[in-house]
This record gives sequence, C-alpha cells and structure tokens, in this order.
Amino acid sequence: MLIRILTAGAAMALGLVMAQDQAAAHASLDVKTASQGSLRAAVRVPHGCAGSATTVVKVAIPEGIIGVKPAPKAGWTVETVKGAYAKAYDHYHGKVSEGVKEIVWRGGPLLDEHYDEFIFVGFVSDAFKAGDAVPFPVTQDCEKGQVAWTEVAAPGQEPRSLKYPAPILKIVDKAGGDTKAAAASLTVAKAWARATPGGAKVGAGYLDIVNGTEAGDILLSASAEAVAGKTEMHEMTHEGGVMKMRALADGLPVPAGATVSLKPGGLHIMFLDLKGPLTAGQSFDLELTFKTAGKVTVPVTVGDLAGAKPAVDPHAHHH
Ligand SMILES: [Cu+2]
Repeated sequence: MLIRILTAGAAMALGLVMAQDQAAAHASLDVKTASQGSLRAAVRVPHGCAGSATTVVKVAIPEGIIGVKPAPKAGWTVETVKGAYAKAYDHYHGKVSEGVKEIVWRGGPLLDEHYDEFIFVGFVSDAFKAGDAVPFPVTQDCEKGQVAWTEVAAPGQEPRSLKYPAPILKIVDKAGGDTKAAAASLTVAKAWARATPGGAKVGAGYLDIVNGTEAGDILLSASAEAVAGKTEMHEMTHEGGVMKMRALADGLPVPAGATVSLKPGGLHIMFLDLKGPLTAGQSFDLELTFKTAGKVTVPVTVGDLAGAKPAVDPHAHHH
C-alpha cells in the first residue's frame, strides 16, 4: 500500500481527503423526492474519473418516467435515445407510449476539480407509488477512463454500502410532499368525487381533513382548475323540513386534533361551471388553501358510487 511509505501526517491528510470524498463524491440528483406529475431534476457531477476530466455524461431514464426533455447546456451537445415504453402512460390529456430513454451530453471537458449540473424535465407517471426509490443510472466518460454510477441496492441491502450507487429519486405522496402541511401534520385523505351526468354543470367532492396539530386551522378556499371554473365549500342545513346547502364564505374550521369529514349529505366540496362531465376512473388535482397549513394539493378520484348517493340529491334543485 502507498500509505505505508507516507509519513503519518501525510497519511492523516490523505485519510481526511478520502473521508470528504466519501460524503460528497457520488453522482446524484439535486432533488431527492418527487410526487406524481411534472419533474425537474439535475444530475450533479462532483468530479472526474480518478482525476481525469469528464467529456460525456449519460443518464438512463427509468421506465415510468415519461415525457423527458434535456436542457441544452453551453459547451456541450445534447442528444437523446428514444424508444418504446413498456406500456402506454397517461400524460396530461392523452397517452404516451414512447419517449426519451437516455440523455447524452458531450463536451466539456469538465475538470476533475470542477463541479457541474445537467438538467432535464419529465413527468412521474402513475406507475410509481409513494415510497418507491427510482434509480437514474449515470455514466461518466472521461479523457481517461469511465465511472458508472449504476449500482442499485438489493432488497435489504444498505444503499450506503454501494461503491457506485445510481442516483435515487424517492417518490412521495402529493399531500405528504407539501412540506408546509407535512410539518404541521395537517393532511387530507380519501378525496373522491361523484361522477356526473353529461350535461351537469355542478359536481360534488368529499374528503377527510385530519388536523394533527395543536392549533385550529381554517380551510379558506378550494380550486380544481382542471375540471371546474369555480370551487366552493358547502354545508347542508335543514330549513323547514327542506335540505338546503350554503357556501361557507368564511371558510371551514378544522379544530385542533380533529378530523373533519366531508361526505354525502353533509359538508362537501362543490365544483361549479364544470368543463365537462366527471367520469368514473378519472382523477384530477384539488388545491386546498388553509389559513395556517397553506396550500395542500390532493388527487381526487371520480367514482360512480351509486350506493353513496344521498336519498335526497340537493344539487338537483339547488344550482
Ligand atoms: Cu353544494
């Protein structure tokens, strides 16, 4: 070993450098987590290949990450390798079954003592669920040599034990991914909406708001721009034997520690000026704004749910 012939001081210095390398040496992504929907990430290249300058950076796009586009980069050319996906994925208003599977930036050289980032955008499809760890294998070609950051931890294996780990993107829930809400432990769950008949201009949505914090909060407003021109919070009241509903103009209070359930026949989210029918199986984003927790976006799934339909349908003669 080289270390044997070094002085103690030099060996210590070398050890220190190696320790710093261990902490920051791997190729990585600048974002650690993402939820379903649009993605922007940059591959970080921290050094060359054993001192040699980097001239090629290749990123393999995992199955299920779709609609990928690289950002051009000064001093580098960029090319993509396209191909068929394993299946067709929902992507905004349609389906996609092929796209970019690899990005190759060529240029530089990026010196070993320098650092750079290589940006791409894409879309996290519904092939992933919260908790998934998605590897983005990266290969660096240098003037001399190559480094392949392509190792993926086997089940039960400690990722930190890998010498050349592939950068990992962790998939998180949309609601849980909202840091403000997550920090305050206010969550929204079980969001669904009823399917609507063709010509209907209104629809109703239901969900649970779980306030795990020690302070009361207020749901101030709701928005579902993808499907409705206007979205309100409504409550049901009995007036002279007739059920009526009323917009909660001052918001919907969510007491500390409480779960407020919006369900058929009671509190609900009202979608007005529908842009089209809500069809069973469809999913759309609902953005809720809380006084304290801030914005929380949840996916709403449309069910036909004939059984959940209240005996009296107040919407039929209200709006
Ligand atoms: Cu209503």
